[in-house]
Amino acid sequence: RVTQASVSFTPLQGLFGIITPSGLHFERHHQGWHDIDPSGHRLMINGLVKEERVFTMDDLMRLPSVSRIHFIECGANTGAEWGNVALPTVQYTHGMLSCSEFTGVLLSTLLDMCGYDKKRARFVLAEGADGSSMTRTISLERALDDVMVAWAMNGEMLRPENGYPLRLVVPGVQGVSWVKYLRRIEVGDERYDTKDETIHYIDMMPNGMHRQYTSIQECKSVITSPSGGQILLDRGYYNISGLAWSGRGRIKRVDVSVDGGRNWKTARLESLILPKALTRFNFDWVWDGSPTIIQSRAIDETGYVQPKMNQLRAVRGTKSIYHNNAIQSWKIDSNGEVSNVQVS
Ligand SMILES: Nc1nc2c(c(=O)[nH]1)N[C@H]1C(S)=C(S)[C@@H](COP(=O)(O)O)O[C@H]1N2
Ligand SMILES: [Mo]
Repeated sequence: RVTQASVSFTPLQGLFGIITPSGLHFERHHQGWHDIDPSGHRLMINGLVKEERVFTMDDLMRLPSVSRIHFIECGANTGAEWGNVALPTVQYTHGMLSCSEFTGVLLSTLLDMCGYDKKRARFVLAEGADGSSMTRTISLERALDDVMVAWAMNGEMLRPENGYPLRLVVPGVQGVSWVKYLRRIEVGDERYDTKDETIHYIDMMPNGMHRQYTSIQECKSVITSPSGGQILLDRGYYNISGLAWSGRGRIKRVDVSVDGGRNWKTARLESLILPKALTRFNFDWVWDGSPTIIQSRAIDETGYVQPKMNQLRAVRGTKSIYHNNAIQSWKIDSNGEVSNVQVS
């Protein structure tokens, strides 16, 4: 049992397609990871329900299951860009991001079995069994939509670092709500305002007020190759490749610029285009050897366009840490070196 807080990042620059191999999934632990004996693990559902229940793993795994592909992104992903820290590689700028096939039971199935109070219930609280007892409020509307209580990831049982034996999957919502080592769901009629959710993953706005309960991860994309720290060995053809995703649904289009944002052309979407999942894009490029800046810009099915950094700052100010979905710029030097820059 390791109890320190820690973080590790997915090496996006070395991956292909949309599925993150489980061993390369990023990890974020507020209080270490835990090795839980599944035979002793329980999930309790209590609060505004007709019948409070305690489920064993065997109870849960008998229920109708679903398997769905979704991305998970920490709300702090790309946070250093607010301060123009220019972390050197896409692993560190964007690597608190992974995408997997999750298998489990829909939370709506469990809430129905317990007979949640249809008149009064408005929120649920999810609680983990780790040292931080990670807790998060989720609206009932979302809980009844596509939220899953998952025991498997990419065809195998969850790994301990990803919440074995149970984690909440909250598609489109920031990683912190995906409570690992899930042990309790309480149904209530108001937000719980627990310590974790009132002081972490909140956004300082230009008027000096904190915005709380920012949950959706807005439409975003990044070029993973070529990306910071890599070197173009010669002029000539390159396949520019990257990832796009939106917490609000499917990716509609990705544009790429190879001249610092003056001109944009549509990229090819190569993978399955699934809601709230990573989408792979590719773009043909012939590098003539001159210095330039490459960027990608995603648009989701709601019509929302990924903003430039200065557009995001205009709305959000300069004091944020979380929820940065701005366009990422990679500078190509004449010697082929790729580095992280910000352009307005
Ligand atoms: N119980 C518990 N759940 C947790 C956390 C935690 O520390 N404890 N970290 C959260 C955060 S901040 C994120 S970004 C995701 C990370 O999930 P992963 O480690 O599987 O990538 O889990 C969330 N769920
Ligand atoms: Mo996170």
